[in-house]
Amino acid sequence: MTTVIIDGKRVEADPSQTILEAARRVGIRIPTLCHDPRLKPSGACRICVVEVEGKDNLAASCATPVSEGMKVSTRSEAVLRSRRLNLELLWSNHPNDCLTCDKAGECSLQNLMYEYDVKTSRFVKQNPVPAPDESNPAIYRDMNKCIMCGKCVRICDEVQGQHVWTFSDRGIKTRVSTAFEKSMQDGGCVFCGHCVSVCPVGALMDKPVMKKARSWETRKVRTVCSYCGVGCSLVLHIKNNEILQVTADINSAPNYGSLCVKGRYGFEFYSSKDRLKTPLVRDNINEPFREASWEEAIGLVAKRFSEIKKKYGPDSFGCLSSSRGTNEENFLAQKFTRVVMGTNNMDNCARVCHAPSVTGLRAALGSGAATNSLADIEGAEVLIVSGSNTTEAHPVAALKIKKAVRQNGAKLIVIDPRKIELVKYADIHLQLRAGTNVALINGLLHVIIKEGLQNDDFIERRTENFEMLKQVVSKYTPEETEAITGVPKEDIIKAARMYAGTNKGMIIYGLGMTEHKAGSHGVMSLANLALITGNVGRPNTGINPLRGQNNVQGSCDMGALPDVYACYQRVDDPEANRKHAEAWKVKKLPEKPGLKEPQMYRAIESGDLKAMYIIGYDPAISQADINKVRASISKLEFLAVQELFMTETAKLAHVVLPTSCYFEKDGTFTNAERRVRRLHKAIPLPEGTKSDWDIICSIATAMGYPMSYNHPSEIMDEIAKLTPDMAGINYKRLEGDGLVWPVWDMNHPGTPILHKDTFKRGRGMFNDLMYTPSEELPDEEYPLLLTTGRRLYQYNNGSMSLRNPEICAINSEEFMEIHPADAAKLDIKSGEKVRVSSRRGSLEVKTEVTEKSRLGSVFLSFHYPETPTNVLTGPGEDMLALTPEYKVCAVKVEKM
Ligand SMILES: Nc1nc2c(c(=O)[nH]1)N[C@H]1C(S)=C(S)[C@@H](COP(=O)(O)OP(=O)(O)OC[C@H]3O[C@@H](n4cnc5c(=O)[nH]c(N)nc54)[C@H](O)[C@@H]3O)O[C@H]1N2
Ligand SMILES: Nc1nc2c(c(=O)[nH]1)N[C@H]1C(S)=C(S)[C@@H](COP(=O)(O)OP(=O)(O)OC[C@H]3O[C@@H](n4cnc5c(=O)[nH]c(N)nc54)[C@H](O)[C@@H]3O)O[C@H]1N2
Ligand code: FES
Ligand SMILES: [Mo]
Repeated sequence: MTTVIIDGKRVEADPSQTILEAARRVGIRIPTLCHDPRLKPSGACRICVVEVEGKDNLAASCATPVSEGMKVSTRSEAVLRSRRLNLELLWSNHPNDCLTCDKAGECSLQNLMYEYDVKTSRFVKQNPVPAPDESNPAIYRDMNKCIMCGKCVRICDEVQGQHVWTFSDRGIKTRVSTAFEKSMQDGGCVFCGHCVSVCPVGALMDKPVMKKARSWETRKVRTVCSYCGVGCSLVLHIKNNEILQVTADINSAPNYGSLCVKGRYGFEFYSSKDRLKTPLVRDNINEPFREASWEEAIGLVAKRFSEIKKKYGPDSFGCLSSSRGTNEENFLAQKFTRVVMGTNNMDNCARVCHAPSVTGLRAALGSGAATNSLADIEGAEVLIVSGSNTTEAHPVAALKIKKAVRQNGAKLIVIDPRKIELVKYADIHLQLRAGTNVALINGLLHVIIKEGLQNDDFIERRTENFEMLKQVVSKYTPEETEAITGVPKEDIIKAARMYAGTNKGMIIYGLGMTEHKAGSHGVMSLANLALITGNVGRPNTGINPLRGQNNVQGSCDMGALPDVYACYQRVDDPEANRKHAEAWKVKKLPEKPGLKEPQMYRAIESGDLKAMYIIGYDPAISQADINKVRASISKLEFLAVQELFMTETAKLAHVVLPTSCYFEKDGTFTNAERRVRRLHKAIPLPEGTKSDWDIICSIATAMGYPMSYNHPSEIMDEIAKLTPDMAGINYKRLEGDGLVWPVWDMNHPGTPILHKDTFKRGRGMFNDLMYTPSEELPDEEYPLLLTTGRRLYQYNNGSMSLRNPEICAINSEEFMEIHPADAAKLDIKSGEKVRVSSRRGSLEVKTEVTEKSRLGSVFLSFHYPETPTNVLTGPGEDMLALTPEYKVCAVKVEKM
């Protein structure tokens, strides 16, 4: 430690700290304009100057490190004079429209002028710049107000890696602009809003809040984002119960001030005129809906569920609950299904997503969850990112990958058939043929064993079945692997050496691993890779699925699955079954594991399933082969759908129950790293709607099983009581950054790293797996491989993301990506319309000719109802988890 004297106070500081950091630690305030703890110091504004004894010039405290015995004065006469002079200089170039500026009250320049009593400037305006730019849908820009602190330029470079902003011109004419004066969009902007969030003045502002509120007028409510599984912490700014702006707190995990375009600008859907606000009912799905009272709607649902249960038995019912909803709601959905309906036919959208992760990781390690935290990414030495388009689907997690690579020197191996953005940061891109993951990973394992790079000690102490693995992968020579996967054998060898050569190797993966016929196998293969190198059970290692929905980890953890109660206690374990039956005061709970979602549709076809309750899930758009799924759902005798909007699935319902979105309710979400966090009710329920948990309770009560809670916290208390892994969770303990489960008791701090000393299943299991080809590969009739996935700006069925004007102004329609050589063969140019057909259906879409697509493959997302991609998909499904093979099917493309 280094001792310095600041304003007469002895301060112990780390030698690597700056004067500013040391002062802040002991509560001495030094003003700053260009400083941000996330960025390298630039020393541009010089407002933070201090006097250091024995030095002739004042020092910028943000850029000057402490040294032993240093004596610092932060408010000497010379310092104050210099700050005043600096403010005068800044002010000389600033328009004096403080009264009408939207930043007033929150403008650092204005506040400092007041604090230092600077009322005017002796200097003349030097540098007029263009008028304000209002052309951008989300971000207002008035460079007349810019004070050249450079924070926007630096955060866009250093944190987001997008390089949209630059300093242009020279000398006194220097100013901040976009490169080559392009529009922000054309300059590569991804609308993360980082630049707006750091601007100390009114040069960059969020448009939605402008002219609507000043900062002191808004209420701030902390909550958690409900788009992807990163689970960013948000601050909502609210006036008159209207949300006007979303920001993030730089001290709060896991995003520390970062957000993506959906988190920051995707909030306006809640006030869309399309929100459902009255229960809708009808006797049969060929009739139009009519509006009903809540009493009538709940009564009807209860009556029909009871009748159907009585007539056809409990297993004639199935429930799909929402991974967009809270833990508490999912817990109640499965409790309702098991207790009131008497069946385990319970599932959630994990079935079409990461169910193979749960199956695969459970088989290998004993627990289906991510092994490490998102923060661990930054410290990894080698990162494998496989089948995860992280910058588009988990943008804030991607920032951690970029930081690991750019700032900490980590090596990055990307395994993806497409040239995704992360490829720019990668040392090696293994551009495999979609559907060949198991072969590729077997190839990597082959090289590791052949070259003796495996961790023998770890294999000996902590794993089993290594000999069988060795035998199976012996066939996957680099040559053989190249032949199956299309990846050059040199790259396979290089990647195997790279990953095996570190003990801080971390695997991150996504749906490119799971949504395959051999999806669970793919996940097990990745686990083989982590086990063989001993890269698990320690910081900066492990195998980490980036779970998709904000609360898909949670809905699975809550037992919204056919075979388990909360935290994977099995329904057919007599002890767990008895415990739950006793707590829920029923004689018996069903022991037989229930139907998985695709089995439910088959059961409708065979006449065994008659009624469904679908909460916040839209299989009629998001399942595979949707023409078939829609036909099955249409045959139900009764369907109740609980939704925010009239989705394609709701259109097939007998009763539609309008419900609340995440701004309007209390509860918890669990993110991809198992972090359980509180969301806080920020605005009232729209008139005519009820919370999901409240609706479930009302239906149960109307069916003769009284279920009632005063507040979701009481549901969490029940979860904690029944679930050893969550025994230490209650709402009080969740304030702040929440807790990472398992949390064994009220004093337990949580468990960010799993499998430290032993695996949940004892020893880690090497699963010896052969490569299984996809169900449907291109042939003469359907010569192209279609793979599907996500785009940054839209989210799943689009029900929420397509209802934000700012986002839709940036992106609101689908383009099929096709490789230039394939496009040339078909004589297609970017922007032209084509017809894409598979054996199951066909659609029309515009094209984008791009080398992002692998030769022979085309890519579509599934976010836009006018382009229902899933009429095409779905020949195969995961052999174990039944997840649709969304990532591979055969199509033909015809020019229109
Ligand atoms: N913007 C946005 N973000 C989202 C969502 C959204 O809709 N929009 N949805 C959320 C949800 S529910 C989820 S589950 C996550 C999903 O997030 P990701 O898992 O990143 O999702 P995808 O884009 O479907 O697929 C990822 C990648 O897999 C690649 N891939 C395809 N086939 C293969 C293969 O055989 N092997 C390998 N190694 N890769 C392959 C694709 O090229 C693609 O780049 O995103 C979440 N976040
Ligand atoms: N072709 C193709 N298809 C895919 C995929 C793919 O990669 N390719 N990916 C699959 C994956 S990973 C997933 S997860 C699915 C996603 O498919 P879905 O789960 O159907 O998609 P979401 O848009 O998340 O839809 C959830 C619904 O919940 C509603 N909702 C939001 N919040 C709440 C709430 O608090 N309560 C209630 N009751 N409702 C709410 C929204 O309005 C929305 O309609 O799509 C799958 N489909
Ligand atoms: S904050 Fe130190 S120079 Fe700007
Ligand atoms: Mo998902």
